Amino acid sequence: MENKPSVVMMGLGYIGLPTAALIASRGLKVTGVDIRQGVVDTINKGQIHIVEPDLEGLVHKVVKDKNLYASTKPVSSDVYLVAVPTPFKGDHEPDLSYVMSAIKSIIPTLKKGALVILESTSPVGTTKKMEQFIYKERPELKGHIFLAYCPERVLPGNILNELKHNDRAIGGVDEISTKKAINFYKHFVVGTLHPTNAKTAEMVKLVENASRDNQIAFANELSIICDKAEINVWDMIALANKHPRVHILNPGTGVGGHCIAVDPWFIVSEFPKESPLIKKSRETNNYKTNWVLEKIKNEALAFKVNKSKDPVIACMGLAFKPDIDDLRESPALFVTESLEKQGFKVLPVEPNLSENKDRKLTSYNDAVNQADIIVYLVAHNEFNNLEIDSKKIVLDFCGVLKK
Ligand code: SAJ
Repeated sequence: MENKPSVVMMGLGYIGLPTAALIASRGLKVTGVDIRQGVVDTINKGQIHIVEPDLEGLVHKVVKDKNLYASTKPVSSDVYLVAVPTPFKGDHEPDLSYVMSAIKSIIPTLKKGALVILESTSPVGTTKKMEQFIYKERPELKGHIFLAYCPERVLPGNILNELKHNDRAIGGVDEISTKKAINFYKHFVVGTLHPTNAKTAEMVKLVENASRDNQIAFANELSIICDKAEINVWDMIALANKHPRVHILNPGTGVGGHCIAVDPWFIVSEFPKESPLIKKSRETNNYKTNWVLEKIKNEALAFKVNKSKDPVIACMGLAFKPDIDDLRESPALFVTESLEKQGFKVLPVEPNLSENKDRKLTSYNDAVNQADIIVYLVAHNEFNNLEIDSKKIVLDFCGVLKK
């Protein structure tokens, strides 16, 4: 392995900060760059601005040891990593403005021999575009710097562990770039580092999340079919999964978060004719959320007709998946908000949050006692085995009752 290179990490969010801290913990000097002054100040105090197990302790240590320093501006360095967001804009078109502005800001600091690695989820061909952009501004660097794409694939809630142990696909714009990038990741990854080209690595990332989206869509479609057929979908899936080659995932309120609900669109927007299945999966998972909302509203209206009063509805869970506090793109939050906006009496419950700026939260015990209709939207551990009056209406959209 080479001597320890200096590193710039562009973007100190959910991926950039843990990665920067892990690299710094291996004794490499890392400058973490973020455009948000508040984030930079927090990190330089040894604190963090996101929720992730074990991260605060690690950041505290590497900042104290002077291996991680945060700044709003990049410095000249041996290796540059880019881990900034790639949201979509308009009709599901990828928005590369964060990636391009990160590249723009490192261009003046690049010196011959530098290695630039893009980690942000990106449409196929982005690494090539990044290369062309750099050479347009600094033609004298042509043939003297190295560029690669290496997607992250870590699961929020287990990031530090997965960063270290997961295998990675690493694709350079040429073979020497791939080799240089692999040598760099050896400093902190113990998983296998698989060489490929940039285009393939870009597609691998998109396909991983599109694959999971597709599998969840299958489960969600089954849940709608089984509802109509009056079959318990959880029992049915459990039995189907006894087949040695069948592994059906869990239906739920829909697909949330900032990855699986976004990345498949990057394939669809670039290959619209070739991707009907990928598109349909996205639509199926989005439809499931609206289907859940309609089910709850119908139940509430039936209650009103039968009892001549408005029901109180407990919305159990707001996060985008079980046992986290992250509300980004959350289907459960969408359902709760829609009910609130449409004038239903709602008790929002989120045991992983102590407060929410937009609504007053209710504890799960109070909610199940006070509500007429209890709706499970997220299968948080806290909801297992709650004692609920058998006269109350319970709607389970995420399999809490099967546990
Ligand atoms: N979900 C279901 N049923 C399931 C599994 C998940 O409805 O059986 C829902 C969840 O409730 C959630 C959504 O899908 O709303 C996504 O959750 P997730 O746990 O599947 O994935 P994320 O978004 O937290 O992380 C994904 C991971 N990708 C894959 O598993 C292929 C992770 O490895 C990626 O690094 C991450 O996206 C990313 O950053 O791209």
